[in-house]
Amino acid sequence: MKQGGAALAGLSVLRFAGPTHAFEAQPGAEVVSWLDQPEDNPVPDVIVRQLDWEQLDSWLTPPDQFFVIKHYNEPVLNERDWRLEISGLVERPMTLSLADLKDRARQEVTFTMECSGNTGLPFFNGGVGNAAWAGTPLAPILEEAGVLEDGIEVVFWGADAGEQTWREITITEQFARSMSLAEAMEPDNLLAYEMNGEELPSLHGYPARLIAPGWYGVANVKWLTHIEVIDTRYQGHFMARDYVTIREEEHDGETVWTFTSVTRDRLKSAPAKVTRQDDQYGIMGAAWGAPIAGVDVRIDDGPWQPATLTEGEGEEYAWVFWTFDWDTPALGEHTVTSRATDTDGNVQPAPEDPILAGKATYWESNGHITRRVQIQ
Ligand SMILES: Nc1nc2c(c(=O)[nH]1)N[C@H]1C(S)=C(S)[C@@H](COP(=O)(O)O)O[C@H]1N2
Ligand SMILES: [Mo]
Repeated sequence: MKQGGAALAGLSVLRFAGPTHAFEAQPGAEVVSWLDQPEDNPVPDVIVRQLDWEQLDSWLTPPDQFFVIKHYNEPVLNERDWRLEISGLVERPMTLSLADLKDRARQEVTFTMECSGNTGLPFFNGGVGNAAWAGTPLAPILEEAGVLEDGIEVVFWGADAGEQTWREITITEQFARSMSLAEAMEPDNLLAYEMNGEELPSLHGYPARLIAPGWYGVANVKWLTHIEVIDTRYQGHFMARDYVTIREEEHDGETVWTFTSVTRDRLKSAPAKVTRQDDQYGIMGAAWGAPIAGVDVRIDDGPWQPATLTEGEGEEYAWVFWTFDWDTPALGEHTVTSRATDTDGNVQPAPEDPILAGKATYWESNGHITRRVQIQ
């Protein structure tokens, strides 16, 4: 499942050597804006920043263009006072400083993170970005701490907190997410302190965050303060109430409602922008959520046609960039849709697919994305 670690680590090092600009417009090429622009963001304190698809020109997203989701406050943490506690059902609890994390083995991963709410709401289509994350692997720390026999679940606590109300009860709850012990022990999970070779910016979780490659954004807890091993499943707000997908399914001929906590990424792609140079049009986009084998593009109600993968092929956790040569389209309004296929042959579902059509909540909206553009 997690093969080719050394080769991938080598690739990451190369990526660090300098940002790439696969989408940099040719001299004279201009972006043709989409007709369908996202609505005004009514929750700027939560969706603090979004990727601007029409500006996308680098495979690694610069931190100041990387989307930011913050459910509570932005904690102000400093290296002197900050500590990470490893506690709960462990033989040897640990207290780690940032220097302790940096003294441990360094590991890097290039991982495209997406908020599971992305493209599920009319004002949210830029909740995805790709960064080279660096830190120290989590598994050896849990091994050193010695998880006790009863420890089955690992809870990651952030320094931020906010009010949550359930029936008549209002409490102040820390941001937290959990994983099973086996999931937490996966060798690619990092306690990350760097993003694209720079210190982790405050909005992205300084001094350290969990990076769980292959998991939706919500699992990647920022501003970590505690990692706690417990003996039961953890049912905090962001596990059991928010970030829960509610879906109507057929089980043995019966219609049932299922409730599942958001966990791992789903296969997805999006057209990023249309460019024009003289009368030659091109479409560029990205695909992520699984190792990508190919991307197809559909114009209006036409056939699916293969796009060309330009960057990121062979990466396990990072997006691929693709281009499609549109030549000289007819004047007027057109739609552009993309569809990704992963290396296991899974195809990104259409919005009408029962797995999406039966969904009542907006999380995990990974259906084909259709954009509208006017050619004039
Ligand atoms: N402590 C903490 N961690 C958090 C969050 C948060 O609000 N608090 N938001 C989560 C969500 S929902 C997402 S999508 C990602 C976004 O990471 P980013 O802001 O670095 O892009 O962080 C996750 N980690
Ligand atoms: Mo999110």
